[in-house]
Amino acid sequence: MRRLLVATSNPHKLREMKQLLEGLPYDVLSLSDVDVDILMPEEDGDTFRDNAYIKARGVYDQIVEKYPDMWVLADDSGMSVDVLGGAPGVHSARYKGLSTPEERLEEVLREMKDVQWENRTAHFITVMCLITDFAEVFTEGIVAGYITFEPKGNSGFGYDPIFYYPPLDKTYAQMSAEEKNSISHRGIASRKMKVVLEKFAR
Ligand code: ITT
Repeated sequence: MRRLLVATSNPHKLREMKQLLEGLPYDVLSLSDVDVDILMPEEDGDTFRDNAYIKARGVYDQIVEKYPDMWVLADDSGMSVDVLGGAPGVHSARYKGLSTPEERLEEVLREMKDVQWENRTAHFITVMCLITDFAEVFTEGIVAGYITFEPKGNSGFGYDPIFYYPPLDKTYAQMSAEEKNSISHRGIASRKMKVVLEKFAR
């Protein structure tokens, strides 16, 4: 079976991606499964697409000599709040230089404390990039919602407790892993990528 390396240093993302890729005829590996000291490249692109490519290509180039048959999949994602001009956006993982996810989501809530519900619109986006020896493939998933006034729910990670998804009347953090995967930005991008991976496996 072909080996597919999921290039992420975020264990929560890795868990979601592994669940989402289940059932594919690939041996899905993480960075700790390969015998190469991989350095995650600096994400200095201006867009999610640029950063997904930087990660996938950067990791592929580091492993290709030792593992010429291995393919690499990376995900760049984040949350964009309309009233904050699209922030945290591509800076979601290091918003305002704050070191913990709790501090980052509290900062978003603080900046929005006077914003009324109807103006609290936001979206989550994932761009995935697959690098193989013969192709570069991108897929995208976008989900619209609202930023709550306070954190709600304990599952998930990152900004999940403040991202409210109207169709289920829940924040991402109030959903089970299966429920979040079934509707999330990462779920949408993964299902599109699965179609490609299934074709490429033939
Ligand atoms: P890798 O680059 O190693 O994959 P990362 O955490 O740095 O890990 P990103 O650069 O894509 O990943 O940053 C995404 C950040 O956006 C992440 O750290 C979270 O704060 C947030 N984020 C992304 N997807 C999320 C989700 O499904 N739920 C909540 N927050 C999410």
